[in-house]
Amino acid sequence: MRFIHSGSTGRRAAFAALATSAALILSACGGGAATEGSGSESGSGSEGDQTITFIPKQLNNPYTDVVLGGGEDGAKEAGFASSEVVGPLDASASSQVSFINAETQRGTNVIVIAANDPDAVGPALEEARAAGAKIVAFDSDTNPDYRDLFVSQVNAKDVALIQLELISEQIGGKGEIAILSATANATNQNEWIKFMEEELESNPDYADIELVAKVYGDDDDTKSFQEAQGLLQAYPDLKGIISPTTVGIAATARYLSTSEYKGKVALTGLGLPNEMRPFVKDGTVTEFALWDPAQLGYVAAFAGKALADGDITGETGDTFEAGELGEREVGDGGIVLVGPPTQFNADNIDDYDF
Ligand code: RAM
Repeated sequence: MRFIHSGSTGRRAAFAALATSAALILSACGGGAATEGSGSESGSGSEGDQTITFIPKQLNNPYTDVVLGGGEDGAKEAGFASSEVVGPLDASASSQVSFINAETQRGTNVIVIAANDPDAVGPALEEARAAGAKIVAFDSDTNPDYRDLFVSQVNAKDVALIQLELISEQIGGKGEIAILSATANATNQNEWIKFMEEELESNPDYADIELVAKVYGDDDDTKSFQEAQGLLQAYPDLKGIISPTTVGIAATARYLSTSEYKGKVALTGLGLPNEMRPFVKDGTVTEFALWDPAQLGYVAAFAGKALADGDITGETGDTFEAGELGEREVGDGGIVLVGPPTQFNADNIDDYDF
């Protein structure tokens, strides 16, 4: 399917446009995919005439919608002539390859991608680069060989540590826990899980916590709900679940909220305040974390412009202006941090609207 919407003003308007664009189905191209765009089309690369395309892990994910709202604002403010969003409806490893190839054909100047698999996208990204495109990874990194830089929400280890601190507090530092992740190949999820496992092994504060299972809801609401249900059946002594994905935590909360485990089995992880609000209010969830997703897309767009203009190459120490968010520096490994994360609970959740 092909979705198109016109340009937007302001981040909230962009988000609204993304949300309503599903109604504007203009033509069908099959393959379970969609594209959205704004502004004029352009294939040339002079500074005022550059194009940027965002390829998220999957469309149909409320988190992605917020990220892309920020991305479209950033693209406009940074001075791109047009911005597009294309991507698969599922987050499987190779689902993004055909979209990358299409952007190479079009001569898109900057591709911003959240990789469903660090290596499956590699050959296609190499071709895009050979044709002159700059590659910005965001949200979920590619293998570093295939991109110019990676815009990361928060340092990956810190994302892991926050979630462990939260679950430990919520289960009194003791008992069985499980992780309900997105897809088994997602770079960001796997890095966070690796740091959590290392910390559980090495930190004496967590000596009495046992990670008994890792399951994958594939960022699909129904599958995540079923995986949550399955965990409670398989592990009757389970004390807590960490879900480092907005889709997983919302589905798990929905399951717990009407089950006998509500208020007894703790749930934390990374969630959107707007999705989690009812579950915080009804006592299913005490506290969870996230950064501002719109900032991720916003910074990625400015990074793409600085690369396309030749102002930076993505080397450690490079700096660029990211509009209202100010100067950003490329750190070790070509990583630009956005942060900081916020913890949401009954006291502050009404202060946030994303
Ligand atoms: C999900 C996705 C995304 C992740 C967020 C927190 O929507 O898996 O990649 O960063 O949650």
